[in-house]
Amino acid sequence: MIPTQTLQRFIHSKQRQHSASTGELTDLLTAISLGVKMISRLVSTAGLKGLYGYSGVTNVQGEAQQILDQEADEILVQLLGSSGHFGSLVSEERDTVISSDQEAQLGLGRKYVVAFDPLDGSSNLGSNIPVGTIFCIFEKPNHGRKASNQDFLQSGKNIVAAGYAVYGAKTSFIYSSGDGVHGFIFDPSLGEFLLTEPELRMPERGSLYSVNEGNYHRWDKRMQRFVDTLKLTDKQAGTPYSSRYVGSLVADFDRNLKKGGVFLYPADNKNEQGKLRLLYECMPLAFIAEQAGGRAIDGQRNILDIVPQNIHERSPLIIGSKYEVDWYQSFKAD
Ligand code: AHM
Ligand code: MG
Repeated sequence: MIPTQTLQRFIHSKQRQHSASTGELTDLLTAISLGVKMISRLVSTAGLKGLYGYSGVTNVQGEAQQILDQEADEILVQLLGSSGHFGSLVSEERDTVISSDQEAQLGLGRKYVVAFDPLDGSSNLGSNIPVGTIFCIFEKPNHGRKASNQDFLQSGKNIVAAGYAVYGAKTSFIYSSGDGVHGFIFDPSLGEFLLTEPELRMPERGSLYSVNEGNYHRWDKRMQRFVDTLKLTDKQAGTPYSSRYVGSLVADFDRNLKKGGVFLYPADNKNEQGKLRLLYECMPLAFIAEQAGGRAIDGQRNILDIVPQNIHERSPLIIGSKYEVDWYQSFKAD
């Protein structure tokens, strides 16, 4: 069947199913999807415009920012700002929470706050490996009050909507507003995302594992034993698994979402909290995984149960099909 349902029509149809809906979430998702189209164009033409490379700025994480990290961040901040519906934003590329101008000027309390990683996997730029955008939207605990850091320090269980885009051989957009996961592909000739994968489910079990194995000797024994087990030749256990890792979380996660398996970014003796950021990398993807029937943990706790203590907090991440995440959890800690 030829896909005919556009992302806009789909988002609006979801809004109509909720009688109490004010349209604000719809506007936010629309702004993000436009941002994703603009970032997709930016990524695909950057090489022609000489826009690869570092900007000379180091972000709050201590990582060198790429020119495209900054550009993608700017696009989302501007688009979400002009939507008039967010209270504040957290971006991987900004030290502090950004308050909406309108909220500051009018002294109004807005309903939502948005956290995002504008360009995930940007160290892969220039080598034609997919990169992406990750986001999640929370309701502000107190609508009447001005937005603050505290608004983001809530459990992932409160996420209202989350999703990601992958800029690869095609541009795709995957999101959930709490009633399943839905996948769209961008049709450049129409300028629209079209629904191609409604009600996406993650296979209960897969045969792939994704991890930066160069860090093996920095991991704890539990992680080493698990990965060693995945590589054993054991027909009954269904091993060996195949290794797949490109180093762009969105691309590695997207593949495992569709094919099943597990992605691991553990803590190690260099990065004691792992590398990935809880609020705008781990939590949105954990929300998508759970909505699709998968799981995400930090080793012990479900990612969505964790309440971040600060907006740029890092967390270990074990995410994927339920079978493999349960399997990892059955390994005893040292
Ligand atoms: P970024 O948000 O600065 O791009 O960093 C996060 C990326 C993830 O996309 C990816 O999973 C991970 O870093 C790869 O790290 P490593 O190179 O250590 O394997
Ligand atoms: Mg990232």
